[in-house]
Amino acid sequence: MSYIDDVLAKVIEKNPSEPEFHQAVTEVFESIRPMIEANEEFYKREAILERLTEPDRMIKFRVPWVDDKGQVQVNMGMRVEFNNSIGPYKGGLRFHPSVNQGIIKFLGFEQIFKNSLTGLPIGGGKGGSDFDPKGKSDREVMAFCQSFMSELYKYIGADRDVPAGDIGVGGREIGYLFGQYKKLSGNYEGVLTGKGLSYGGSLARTEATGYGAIYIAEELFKDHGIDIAGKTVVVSGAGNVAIYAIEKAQQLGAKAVTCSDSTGWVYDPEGIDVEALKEIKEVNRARLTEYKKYRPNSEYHEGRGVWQIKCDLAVPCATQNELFLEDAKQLAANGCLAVVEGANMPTTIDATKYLQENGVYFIPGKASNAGGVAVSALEMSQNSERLSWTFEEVDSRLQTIMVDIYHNIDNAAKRYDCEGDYVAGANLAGFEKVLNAMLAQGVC
Ligand code: NDP
Ligand code: 2IT
Repeated sequence: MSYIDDVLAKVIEKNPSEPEFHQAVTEVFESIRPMIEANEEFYKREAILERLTEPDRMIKFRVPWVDDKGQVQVNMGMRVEFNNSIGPYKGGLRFHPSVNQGIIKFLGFEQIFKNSLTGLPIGGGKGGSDFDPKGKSDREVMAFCQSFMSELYKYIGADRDVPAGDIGVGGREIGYLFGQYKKLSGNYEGVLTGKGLSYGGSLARTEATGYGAIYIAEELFKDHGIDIAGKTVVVSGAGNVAIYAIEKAQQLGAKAVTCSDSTGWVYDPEGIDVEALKEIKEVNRARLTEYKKYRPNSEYHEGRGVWQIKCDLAVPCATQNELFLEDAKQLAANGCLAVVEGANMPTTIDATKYLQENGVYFIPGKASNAGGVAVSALEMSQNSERLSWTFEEVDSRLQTIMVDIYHNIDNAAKRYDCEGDYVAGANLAGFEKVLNAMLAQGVC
């Protein structure tokens, strides 16, 4: 058995019941196979793949808190500090009832390569809880966040590990987490990103992931002689990433016609009303059923279904494994030109392969959603120099970073004789930098 297949088999055996982690490792290993096999004995002796797939550490803890009725509730909290070869651990916190160790490990593993692709000095980490913020009062969310941070604060720091938001963690949660960190540590430091603007947050961080996904889509199209203006865009999700992907697509003259949440989806043939969506989701924290009140001519459907709508560009922005082989077939049959992932690993491996083999350009999340963590790193820079940059400055750096990521992954694919395979390009380019840093720093 080759070294790479041997390690993959061991990863699956040693980490049972973690299918998302297996999926992420399998995809990366397939991509870096030519590089590893060209110098197999060396990498094997260095145990590079074992060191890459075993996190530096995993912290798991109990999160007890008291709900509004006086009942004590208990959730699980965790942080995976995966790899800090190129910088302090950096990655979001996810609060969602589906969170488990395999999901946090897949996200932390992906984050290593994504953060490398940004070109900024950040390592890979991720954390979260099975706590569900939905339907909780602000006081309950605060109680949970304070208890979560009472344990997490021991392991994080501005130069050590810098968490941020992800599903279920936005500005409100980051504020409560920051307050508790400050209280316990006594330090006012850039220990979290996605902070409010009055206490160290960066302009354009809220918009960064969605905007970044559309900036890279624009560059992909430009490189292939296509103008994004006038194109129809189908988006899933209705959270932070989806909202700002829709907003940027509309600003560039494209028409985003769908969004979705965990109960249903909206089709608005005239283009999604972003201000209505923000009011429903960011202000009222309500369901998408409300959308029809703002736009009577739109359609609301229960369940899932956005990928059946004819489009030029599809941007999945909800969660992992939400775009399946059947959806890929439908998109390709409808003439979709590109799938650009806003979420982390939203497309299954067989769906990805189908799209690539059927002429649909495909950019993986670790490249296309890297705008969020990139601006988080810019927030860290601003915190370090105790200054804040203008929206235009941050946005312009974000655009440059996304354009650079596109050309970096495109060039890596060309160097390894798989031109147009942006999955391979992203994994190879992301891995190369981490590998160099790991080798330079010795066995540690
Ligand atoms: P939000 O919590 O703001 O929004 C998530 C959206 O996806 C909601 O509309 C949610 O619906 C919907 N959704 C549908 N099905 C599911 C499901 N099974 N599990 C969770 N959500 C579901 O999260 P974000 O927009 O921040 O994150 C979306 C994706 O983008 C995730 O994959 C995340 O890892 C990734 N990402 C986020 C970044 C960021 O900066 N925020 C950066 C890079 C990637 P409902 O409200 O009904 O649950
Ligand atoms: O998946 C991701 O890149 C994020 N949730 C953002 C991480 C960050 O540190 O901003």
